[in-house]
Amino acid sequence: MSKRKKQKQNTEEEGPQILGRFSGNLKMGLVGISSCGKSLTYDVLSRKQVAKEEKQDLNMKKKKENQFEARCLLQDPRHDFLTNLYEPKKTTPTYLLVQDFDSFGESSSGFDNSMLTAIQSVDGFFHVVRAFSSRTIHHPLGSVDPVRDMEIVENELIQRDIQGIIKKIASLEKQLRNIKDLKKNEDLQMLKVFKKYLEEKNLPIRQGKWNNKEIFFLNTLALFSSKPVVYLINISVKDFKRKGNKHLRQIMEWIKKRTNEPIIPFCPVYEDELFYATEEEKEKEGFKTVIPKIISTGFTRLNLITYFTVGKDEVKSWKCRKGSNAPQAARVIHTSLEKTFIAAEVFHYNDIFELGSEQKVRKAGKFRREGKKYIVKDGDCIEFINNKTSTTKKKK
Ligand SMILES: Nc1nc2c(ncn2[C@@H]2O[C@H](COP(=O)(O)OP(=O)(O)OP(=O)(O)O)[C@@H](O)[C@H]2O)c(=O)[nH]1
Ligand SMILES: [Mg+2]
Repeated sequence: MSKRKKQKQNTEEEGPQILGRFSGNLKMGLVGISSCGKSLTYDVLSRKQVAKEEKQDLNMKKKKENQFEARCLLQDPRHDFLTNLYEPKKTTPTYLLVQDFDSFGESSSGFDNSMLTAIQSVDGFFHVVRAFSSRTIHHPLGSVDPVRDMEIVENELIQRDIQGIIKKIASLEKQLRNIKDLKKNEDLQMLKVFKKYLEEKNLPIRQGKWNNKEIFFLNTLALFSSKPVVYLINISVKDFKRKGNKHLRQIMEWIKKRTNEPIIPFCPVYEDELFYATEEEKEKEGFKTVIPKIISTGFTRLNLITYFTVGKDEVKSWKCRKGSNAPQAARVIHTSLEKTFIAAEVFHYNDIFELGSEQKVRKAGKFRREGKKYIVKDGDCIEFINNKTSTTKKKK
């Protein structure tokens, strides 16, 4: 058996797999019908919540063609604890990448072909749902009806997936007329199963139960409806303050019937207004921002986890995909670290939190040396030991 085949088989045997790209660089994208508040949400998620001292590092908003990308600070009390403990010269939290897209067409769902091409590159969606009424902000369909709007967006994504699958089926059938190829035939059968599921159930593909082989294949297809969603319900300031909105029950019922995904009611207008308020004013208003919750929910939905590197020079949070082994996690720091990986020296955040110092963690025998197969856990504090000489050799 070839080495590649063997590697593939091994991964397929390694327990249940998860949908989505295997990368530390995963992104959430904002979707929703026109004028539902996507761009305002993008603003409050990125620009506004970045801690002043980290502004330079984290607030890297990029605009390329019709899309915007921002690094949104992930607030993590564990990072703050480690910073207080080590008192490093520098402290660097991690972030969630979020993209917003210019509206291109006049279609009510906000999707036309160029928009769909743009959102293909993201790994998950913040689906912004308009549940606020406004005399001044025109609703493209003339009335506020969040369930109808969610159906429009979701149906659009499911229909696009079906169209894409039909094209792939046609192309494979054409190829298989002349040749016999077991792998291609297997792919064709799987495509037919996915198509049937989408057409008959009218549910997103991520809601189905798929075996490892199907998940591997789905990950190469990157269907729109395979990407995880966090529903952000855009409610008015008044509703946010009184913690109620007349559409919420219906919205929740609709989502729960389909996917059981996270639902976060929020008010970007209020978040925007109160960003500039003093702590005293915020307290008087009884204002509690939900932005950190939105960011951390997006982070978790993308199956990202955090590990830390700690020391007197720097305490830094890193993100990697759940299920990463130690060399894959090291790659997030620098690509060369994956190849030159020798070992990982690891202890868990919980141990240093309980025991109070790295010295005590060592004494308690909680400081471990792990090898290539070690699967990194959320909250691990890691030092990677690498073979620097092998990189130098390679370069020569
Ligand atoms: N009254 C009110 N206005 C809102 C609310 N949320 C957003 N808006 C306003 O609605 C308008 C449209 O918001 P955007 O954030 O541009 O919406 P969008 O989804 O990015 O719109 P497109 O990109 O054109 O699809 C802006 O003027 C916002 O200030 C809200 O909760 N209440
Ligand atoms: Mg916009």
